[in-house]
Amino acid sequence: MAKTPDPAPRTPETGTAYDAIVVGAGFAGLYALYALRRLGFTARAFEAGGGVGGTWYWNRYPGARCDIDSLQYSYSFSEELDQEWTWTERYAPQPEIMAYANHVADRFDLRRHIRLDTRVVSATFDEAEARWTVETDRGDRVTGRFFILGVGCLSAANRPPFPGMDDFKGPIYHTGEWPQDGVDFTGLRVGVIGTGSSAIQSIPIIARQAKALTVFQRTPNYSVPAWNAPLDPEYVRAVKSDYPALRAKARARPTGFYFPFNAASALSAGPEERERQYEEFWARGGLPFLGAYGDLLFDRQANDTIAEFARAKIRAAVEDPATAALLSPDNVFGCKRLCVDTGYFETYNNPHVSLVDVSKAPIERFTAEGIVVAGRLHPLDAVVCATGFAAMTGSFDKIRIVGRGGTTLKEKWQAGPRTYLGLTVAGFPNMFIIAGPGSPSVLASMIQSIEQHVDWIADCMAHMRDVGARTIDARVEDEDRWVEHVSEVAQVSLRSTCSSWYVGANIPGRPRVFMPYIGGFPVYVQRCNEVMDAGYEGFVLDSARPGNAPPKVRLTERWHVPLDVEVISPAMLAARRVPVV
Ligand code: N01
Repeated sequence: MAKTPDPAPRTPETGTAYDAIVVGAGFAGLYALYALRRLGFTARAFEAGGGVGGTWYWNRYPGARCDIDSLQYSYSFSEELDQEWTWTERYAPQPEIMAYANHVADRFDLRRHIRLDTRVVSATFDEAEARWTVETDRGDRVTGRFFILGVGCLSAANRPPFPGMDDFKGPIYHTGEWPQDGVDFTGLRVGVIGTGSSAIQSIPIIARQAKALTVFQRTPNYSVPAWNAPLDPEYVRAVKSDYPALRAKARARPTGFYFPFNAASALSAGPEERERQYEEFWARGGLPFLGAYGDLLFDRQANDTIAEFARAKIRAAVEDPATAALLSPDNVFGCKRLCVDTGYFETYNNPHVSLVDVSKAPIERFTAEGIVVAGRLHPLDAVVCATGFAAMTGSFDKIRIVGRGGTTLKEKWQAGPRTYLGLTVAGFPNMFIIAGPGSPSVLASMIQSIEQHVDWIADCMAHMRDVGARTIDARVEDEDRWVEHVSEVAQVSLRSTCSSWYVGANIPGRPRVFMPYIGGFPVYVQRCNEVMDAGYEGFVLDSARPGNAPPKVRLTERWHVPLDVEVISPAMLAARRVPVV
């Protein structure tokens, strides 16, 4: 794999005692630093990357951009920030998102709290002191009353160990660890392994540079056109004239972002009406296409109608019927994370682009010259592994996290992640996870999920200070109940039925557990609020003053939003069928 240069040497930090140690300086870590400082806490953040931005720092492959409208894929905690920052495209490209992350770090003076190029290797809870000791690969050893993980859900690269990789004479890249200076594929024969979101975004652009492009596909994916375009300044002005209203509407939606949504059943419409509806939502593009009907992810028959519509679009876009057939998924539409593209399927109409099916005959091996499938060598000069991530838990596995009684998190999560509210883990006091497994995380607009979690954590820490509590720990029974609830809600959704990274199925040997919370962002937020308002129900506080006193609401105030009954009706709630697209 391509190597990054060694960082500049620095003196290790030892012995400093902080209120909190934060892992990561992506969108989660940055906001955590801001929120904690606002409430008067000291914090140190360690970040493995050479800059802030997290996933956007690493995923700088060609074509990387967000697929939630930029005007919503951004922080909402500062109205000034909302007003002063200008997004240029409907879906911001990676460099613009990085510029935004850097702007936030400077604008709010966050860099002084961050140590870059530093990977946390261990965190151990000292029961006598009620503090976490955190060690890094640069020799730092510091302590924190609290240990906060903002490590991201999709940040531990999955690098399948194909035989013979070391023999390959050209470079091998992973989309999630892209070289900082970019890669020029001009005149090269390039192989791309994988056809998930990263591949689907990068393939059309790599195809423009490469002399020949060979895509190795194990499972075809559904993809909806982004229809990305420069943002109309008039539209931006209109949004900015009442930004808080858009933010509030987004918070009340099942995914934490706002777009037109039709809650009716796909089966209640006749074929022609349904076709019209799908065309209308297709013309809007992106993930909101799934908002065409309310039951698409609950009813297989309803789902078949949208799946067939999407397959017809592939047949219309791809000239060669055999290639179109190979690119056409036959599984549940939206079961794997839906992809959003710009000219992906059309790319296969180029004579220099070819598709190799590795679903039945997998990649056999690399040789010096290329990749062998079914005994045939595909000659290549460079390979891109768009093979995804050890999702949701992979980044936790990289840190030795030791809780009460010497139990490691890895041991505790052997059969799948166990959390209370996706925020905490019983037996790991004063440890908080931002957008962890068991929370809406990847099924909601990520930055909204992050902000809601950080606000909850910061309010909890301030409450503990108010009541003189040294530790907070989830009760095992409440954690068990939450894990059961997360799994029960998932079973109602068709999303739990296929082999996706949501269930850890993309990596052999991982336990099969639906990891994010699919019951709807505002429903989840309401639960977090209730837990807090009830004096941290489900938690044990080791408090100088008795009882779980009702807390003072500080940062979480803005998350007290009524459910949007248009899309989350009482009937849907009762049936646990909140349509998360
Ligand atoms: O990863 P993926 P990704 N041999 O896991 C294939 C977010 N994201 O990086 O499906 C051959 O989706 C694998 O095949 P299969 C988004 O949430 C967002 O693309 O397992 N192939 C699959 O085709 C997304 O869902 C954006 O059979 C192998 C591909 O590699 C998530 O990140 C952009 C293989 C991996 O697809 C992950 O996306 C990019 C093997 N041994 C990513 N192993 C936005 O637009 C794996 N594959 C915001």
